[in-house]
Order: sequence, then structure tokens, then C-alpha cells
Amino acid sequence: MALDLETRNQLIETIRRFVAERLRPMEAQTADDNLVPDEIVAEMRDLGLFGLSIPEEFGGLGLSMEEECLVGVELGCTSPAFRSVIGTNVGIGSQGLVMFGTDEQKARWLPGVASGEIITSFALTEPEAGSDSAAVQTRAVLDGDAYVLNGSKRFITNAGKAHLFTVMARTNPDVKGGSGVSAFLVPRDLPGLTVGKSEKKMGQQGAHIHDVIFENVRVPVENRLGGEGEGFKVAMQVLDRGRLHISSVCVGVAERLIADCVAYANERKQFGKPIAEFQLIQGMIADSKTEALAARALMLETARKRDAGETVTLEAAATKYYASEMVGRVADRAVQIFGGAGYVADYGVERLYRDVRIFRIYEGTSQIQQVIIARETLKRGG
Ligand code: COS
Repeated sequence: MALDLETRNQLIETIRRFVAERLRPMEAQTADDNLVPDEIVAEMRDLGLFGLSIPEEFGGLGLSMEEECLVGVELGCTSPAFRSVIGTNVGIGSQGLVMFGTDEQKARWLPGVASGEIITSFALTEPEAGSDSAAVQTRAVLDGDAYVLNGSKRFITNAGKAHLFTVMARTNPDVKGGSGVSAFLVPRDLPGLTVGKSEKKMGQQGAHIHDVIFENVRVPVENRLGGEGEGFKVAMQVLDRGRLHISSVCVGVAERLIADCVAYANERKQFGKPIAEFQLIQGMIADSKTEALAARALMLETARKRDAGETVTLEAAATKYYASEMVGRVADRAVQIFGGAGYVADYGVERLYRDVRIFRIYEGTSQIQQVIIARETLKRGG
């Protein structure tokens, strides 16, 4: 349900202030410690950020996709590691449950997800199933009143803190593709479930990814999400939505970097004047601004279409493709405008340059987005 304009503006303003006053001063420290401080997580809870996308009847803010994207842009104006804390609860970790959960499943978990007491995580990727996500090998075998899960998942965001996983596992080994896959809601405390170490990454220090291993984990039948064989479609629909959310963060980081570039270019003097007066610098700023505006427009248009009930598989893929590539270019130009200062840690630009690299990879690589865009365009005939 959409908010009235005044409430929406208040929400955006509150988050903008939180980002400026609380998160931005903590960016470098968070990266150095590889940890988002507990007090920041508690403040995010108090602001309702874990429940942005959870329906109001379960204690969330019930934002529309457009509103969620506007919030995502604000959260993108700081280190994306902060957004990652709430990212799975707002997006891929909760949306299978929101879209396909039974009344009982929703009533059991969504209030805790909305408040942030329950951290959720989305376990699709495996060592041998990355871009080819229909190839999942984790097995789920029905045995009486439970499915027995065996297998392992890789690069699972927030797995270290998660209380509840949405797990895609193969229930039909005779079917190679997606229609042999089912989705399950798997509480962390079930015996046989273990979480591996936090991986060392290129960027977004403070956000964590882990392996998740299942050894004879008995998942009650009532925890299946959707019907048998529907798990792949659950995952794809969750990702359609997730790709829009990621796009909004890309737009936010780009806007932040452009503002940083303008401030630096006005202050930094060479050849006797601010480098902002040189047209080659202006050209880079103009390219970044144009592309950020284009990504924002595409994101909003797609979000509004989704809110109107349209299927946006193509548009969400196109938005994610464009926005994630765009922020990579913007970050590269930012390093160039900052020059030597862009390469050293103190200015934060090199950190954001590393942080944004993952946007072209997770929730579907740029190449997978191209595949989806081309397939859908060919299907539509133009
Ligand atoms: N919404 C609803 N249904 C969808 C769908 C979507 N967005 N995408 C695919 N499906 C359905 C198809 O309609 C098809 O249904 P039928 O069997 O009834 O015809 C079924 O799912 C299989 O789809 P498809 O044939 O397109 O599957 P493929 O294996 O060829 O390819 C891609 C699917 C490559 C698009 C998919 O594997 C993908 O998105 N990969 C990237 C995964 C990813 O983003 N990983 C990141 C990890 S999570 S952070």
C-alpha cells in the first residue's frame, strides 16, 4: 500500500538524516572492523528498516516497490555494507515468504522478520549452481512428516546471523531443471545445519557471506514454501524484485559519488584554479550525472509498473543491468577525478569503488541480465 505524500517525504527525510548523521561517520570504522556496530543495528531496528517491505498486518511498513526503491537510494548514499544488514529481511530473505507463504507460515515468522528479531537469508547458490541456478544439487527427500536436506550452499549473505533460511533444494532428482526444485523455510537451529566461516571479500566489509551446509536436516513438511517443484519459480520471482532493490542502491551510491566528486573538484586547485573549471573534469561529471539520472528514471518506471501488478522480469533485469554497470563507471570516474587521492584509503572513494563491484555479479550477473532481457524481448517480438 502506498503512503501519502507527506508520510513518504517524512520517511525519506528521516532516513536521509540517519544516513548522514549516523552511518556516514561510521563508514571507515565499519570497513576496518569488518563489522557493523550493534548500536547501529539497534537503531535500524528502531527505525523499522528491517520491515520496510513486510505488510503492515505483520508489523512492517508495507512500502510499495517505488517507496522501497526511494529508501534504497537513500541507503545507497553510504557504505552498502549498512544496507546489507537489513537487505535480506527486506528483500530476498523474506519475499518468498511474503509472496508464497501460507497464512500460518506468515503469522509464525513475519512479525519477527519485520522487527529484525528474526534475520533471514536466501540460500540458492551452490558450488556448482551459480548463474545456472536451476542446477541446484542440494537434495530434499520426503521421509514421513519431514524432508531430509543434504547439500551445501555458497556465498550466502547474512548466513552467519540468520535465524531463518529460504532454501532451494531438489525434490525430484529425475528432473534436471528448475521444475525438480522446491523451496523450504529452514530455521537455523535445526540439527545438521552448519554455517561456514565468513569469506574474505573485495569490498563491502561489514557485510558477510558464508557457506551453509545441510547434513540430514529434517525440515517439517509444513515448512515447504509453495508446492513441490515450484521452488525455482519462487526464487526467480524473489529475484525479479530483488534486482530492483539492488538497482536502487546502485543509484544511491552513484549520487553519493557524484556529490563527492563535485565537492572535491571545487576544492582541489591545479594550474591555479579549481579542477571543476576544467572541461575534461566537467565531461566526466556530466557523463556520471546523465547515467545516474537515466538509471533513476528506469528504476522508478519499473517499480511503478510492478506496483501496478505488471510482470517486470525484463524491466527489472534491464534496470539491474544498467544501474550496476552505471555505478561501476561512476566509481571509476570518481577515482579518476580524485586522482592520487582516489587511490588512497583516506578519502573513501577507493572503498566505494571496490564496494560497487559486486553489484554486477550478485542477484544475477550482467551477462545473466542480458540473457533474460534478450529472451524476453525475443518472446515479446520487440
Ligand atoms: N518469474 C516466473 N517464472 C520464471 C521466471 C520469472 N522471473 N524466470 C523463469 N521462470 C520460469 C520459466 O517460465 C520456466 O517455467 P516453465 O518450466 O513452466 O516453462 C522455468 O522457470 C524455467 O525457466 P528458464 O527455462 O528460463 O530457466 P533457465 O534455467 O534457462 O534460466 C535463468 C534461468 C538463467 C534466468 C536463471 O537461472 C537465473 O536468473 N540465473 C541467475 C541466478 C541468480 O540471480 N543468482 C544469484 C544468486 S541469488 S543472490
